[in-house]
Amino acid sequence: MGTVVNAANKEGTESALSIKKPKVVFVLGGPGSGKGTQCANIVEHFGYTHLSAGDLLRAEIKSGSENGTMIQNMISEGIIVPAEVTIKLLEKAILGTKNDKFLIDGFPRNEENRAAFESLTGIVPEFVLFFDCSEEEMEKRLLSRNQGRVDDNIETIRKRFKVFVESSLAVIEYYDSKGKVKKIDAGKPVEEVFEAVKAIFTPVEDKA
Ligand code: UP5
Ligand code: MG
Repeated sequence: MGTVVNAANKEGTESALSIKKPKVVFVLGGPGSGKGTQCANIVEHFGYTHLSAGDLLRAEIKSGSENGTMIQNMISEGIIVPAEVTIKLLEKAILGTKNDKFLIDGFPRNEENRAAFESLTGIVPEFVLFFDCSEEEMEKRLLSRNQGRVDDNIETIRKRFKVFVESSLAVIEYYDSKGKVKKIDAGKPVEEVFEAVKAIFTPVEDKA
């Protein structure tokens, strides 16, 4: 019986998303590359809704959900949470928002995430914004962030870098092979990075 209920729910969500047909941009880059910072700027200037997969997972921990402890343990170790958990949260956020333009920040983080998202939602990203930054610079930023994140300690930061190189870069390479990656030098000051971001989001006819 449980299976039937799940199937019905899943179908309901799928059809709702295919009716909505949201426009999605994936915002990817290593830990501390500035994804959240630049998404806030894009929202302000270009009318997107920002969905940080990491923020959604952290909110899920706080809400006391049954998955909370598992998510907390995985984030503390810098491990990638199973695709179905993250995708459910993203779907709920997309369907609960009137806007139809979304920045999905920090997801997909591996091939499993990417393939599951495309097949479950039918959404293909318009493009992928890739913030390219050295580990030295990212480490410096994360160690001075001071927002109380359980994963902002040197031991977990090194694990996050390893997971990024071993699992997440493959996603960027996949979209690069489809000609969808727009790469930004993210090692520069915030304002300079945003200048490069702006050039990507500004419609061609406005770039006089
Ligand atoms: N800063 C930003 N830009 C700067 C600049 N140009 N110059 C100088 N300083 C700059 O920035 C980080 C810090 O640097 C801030 O203090 C900022 O002021 C400064 P931020 O914009 O927060 O960088 P961001 O790339 O968003 O870094 P974040 O730490 O959020 O990236 P992660 O990818 O590590 O974190 P996320 O929240 O996406 O994921 C955390 C964990 O959740 C993962 O490790 C994983 O365990 C789990 N997760 C999943 O399992 N699945 C998912 O789909 C998503 C997350
Ligand atoms: Mg972030």
